[in-house]
Amino acid sequence: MIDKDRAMTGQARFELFAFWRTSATYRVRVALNLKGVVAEERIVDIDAGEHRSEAYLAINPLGAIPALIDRGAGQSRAPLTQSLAILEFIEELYPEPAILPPDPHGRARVRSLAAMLAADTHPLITPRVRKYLTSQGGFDDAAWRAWQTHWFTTGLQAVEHRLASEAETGAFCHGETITIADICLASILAVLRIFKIEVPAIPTIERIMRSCEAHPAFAKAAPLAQPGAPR
Ligand SMILES: N[C@@H](CCC(=O)N[C@@H](CS)C(=O)NCC(=O)O)C(=O)O
Repeated sequence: MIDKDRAMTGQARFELFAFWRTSATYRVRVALNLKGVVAEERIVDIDAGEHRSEAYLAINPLGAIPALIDRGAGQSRAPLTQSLAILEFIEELYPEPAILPPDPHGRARVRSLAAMLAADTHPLITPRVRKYLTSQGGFDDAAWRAWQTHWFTTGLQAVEHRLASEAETGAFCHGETITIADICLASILAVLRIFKIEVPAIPTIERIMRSCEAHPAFAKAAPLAQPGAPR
């Protein structure tokens, strides 16, 4: 584990604002684990509304988790938000093991798969969307569940189609090593399981998930393994 900063200053270099079941935090945890980087987690309890508190809105005005603070070199910097930006930041600081391919086409493919999941699927099922639809849009629990199932299915079956038909797919989404695409895929599958939603006909995704879940970086980041998770 890279924790030279704690040895020098008594605190880890990174502070991660996190909650056990959030998909976007899971992505950051997996990347940190893969690179062997330590972050101190600060729990922001979404169920208790802490993400809408004045203190957290000062960190991320969108009220979304995660946020990462880099306390390195004693400098005061603005918190980093948006899991995809944070993953690329971690990759640039700690290039090994790489989570982006070395070639431009490969990087574009991985970023495109990641965006299908993290930018085009995940935002539709967040608590803020649920809150709006149930308070302003007349949704009851059944309608919300149908909405979640529809958007998870739409996103994952589109990703399945690409993974099953594109030659670059290997043991993982892109070749034989873990990339940001696998991290985003696993993050969506993790919440799918928490919500107990079944998406049919995604065999390539299920195969890749078995490879990811066998890796300790994913197992250690699993929602149910985090502080605050239900036993
Ligand atoms: N695009 C953002 C999404 C962040 C996000 O929406 N996080 C969720 C948890 S996974 C959240 O904090 N939701 C609070 C809400 O929707 O009110 C990212 O990738 O970091």
